[in-house]
Amino acid sequence: MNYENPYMKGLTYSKLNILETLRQRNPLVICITNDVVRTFTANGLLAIGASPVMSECSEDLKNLIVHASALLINIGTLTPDKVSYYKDAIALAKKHEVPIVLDPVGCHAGAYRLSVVLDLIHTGSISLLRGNQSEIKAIYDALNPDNKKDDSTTGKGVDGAQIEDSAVIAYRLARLINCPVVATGEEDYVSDGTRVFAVPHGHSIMTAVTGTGCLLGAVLAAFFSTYYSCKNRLSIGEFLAYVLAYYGLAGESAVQESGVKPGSFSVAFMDALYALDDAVLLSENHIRPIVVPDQLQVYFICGTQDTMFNQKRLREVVEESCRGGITCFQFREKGDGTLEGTQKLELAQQLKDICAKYNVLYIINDDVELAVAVNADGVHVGQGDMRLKAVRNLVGHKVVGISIHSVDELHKTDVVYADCVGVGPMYATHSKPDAQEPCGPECVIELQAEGLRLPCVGIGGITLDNTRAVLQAGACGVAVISAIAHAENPYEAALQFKQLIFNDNLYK
Ligand code: TZP
Ligand code: MG
Repeated sequence: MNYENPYMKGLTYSKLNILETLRQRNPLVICITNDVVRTFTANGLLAIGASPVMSECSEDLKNLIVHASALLINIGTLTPDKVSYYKDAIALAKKHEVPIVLDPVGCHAGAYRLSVVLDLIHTGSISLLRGNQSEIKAIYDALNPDNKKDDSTTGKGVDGAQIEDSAVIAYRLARLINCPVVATGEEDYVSDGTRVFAVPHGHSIMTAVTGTGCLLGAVLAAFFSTYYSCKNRLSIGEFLAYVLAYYGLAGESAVQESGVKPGSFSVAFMDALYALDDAVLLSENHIRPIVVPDQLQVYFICGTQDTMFNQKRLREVVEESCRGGITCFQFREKGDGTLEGTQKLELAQQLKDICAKYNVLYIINDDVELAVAVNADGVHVGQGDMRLKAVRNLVGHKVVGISIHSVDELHKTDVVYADCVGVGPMYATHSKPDAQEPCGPECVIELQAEGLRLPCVGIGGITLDNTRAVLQAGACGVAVISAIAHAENPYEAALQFKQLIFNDNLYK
């Protein structure tokens, strides 16, 4: 791909080297793990280029923790006396700023295990939770107070039904416990509470070899400790998706070598973890960005043209709306007198930092290079902007949104390259001088009847009063400018949208 990013001023990014970085750093991972998988875990960590050390008591851990890059707690062979050790270990790791990965083995199968896991999560010190999809669901069910009345985790309507439950659960749980969640299964899902990714790698034979799940927890711990080296390029969610892809691709490559035979596979898998390189990881991963309906529920759009060209006011409005509970923000700097170049870049970076603080998905309107330069979560384009395929090529796994106004436009749109859709204007709007005629909420119904399966937001002239109609037509949420930007109190305005959509049983 050969293109010049005007925001980079001649600087170019070097290729991602996630595996190489880990091998150079050789992080020490302290494993408090179960009796079944210790050897496999130690060998697996050595194969990826990390250093394992198993530790079984607090006295020992006190000495080791000062050298550690990460701590794994795997509760696989749980006994009552181990619980206080886990807690001591968590306190020690926290004191030394060592990230902690929790593997809640079997917590869906027994109340005691689940209670221990919840106890450990309640310390507020877990840096990453990795479980299979049943374990993650059990934790989510136990923690989600609304869950009893909410059987469908995917929410309402056709959009929700397209999304794997486990992706939605990973997103919700990550927000609930304030740390990334990995839910493994035939397809793996990871969410950092802002982004969501699906990772469709691995092979079913992996489930026939004990320890492959547990080793993944240790591998994630090792990589987690090296995230800072690519944090300007990747969100933690995307970074972890790469780690999952690496692990799954190693599984696939091992099966090529061993055939579908558990014993031989186990050996071939160690070799594949050792041999796989960044070039293969980058070219062969099928990581898919996912947009879950929750992310689009309260979608605020704003630029300096909406705050009387006052940048400070824009930052305040964005922060207030984030506090109020928006789930997504789009920086849309459009029209006469709006910022360009370095000024736009700086403001975009500031707004990104605000959104990141509140786990709000951060989208850039119609400026792919800017989205790449500030490492936004995504980009939104209209029908007249850059073609979706070109956008996708430039932004990789970022969220790609597209505006669609009619069934006719849907037919002209390469929806396979998009992740979500803005449908509108629903109603008359003053915020977009060149807006088309309002198409009304019926347009969402028509687009979905025509086969549109991507999650949608209704946009244009949205108010608290017409939000319900837009959601009932099948949109996941509403996108607004003036209803929040011009509100006397943007915090209150955002909160009201949030309460209407979250608490008014519209999603139940
Ligand atoms: N695209 C279609 S309508 C619109 C955009 C950007 C403007 C929405 O603004 P408002 O103030 O919520 O009507
Ligand atoms: Mg546009």
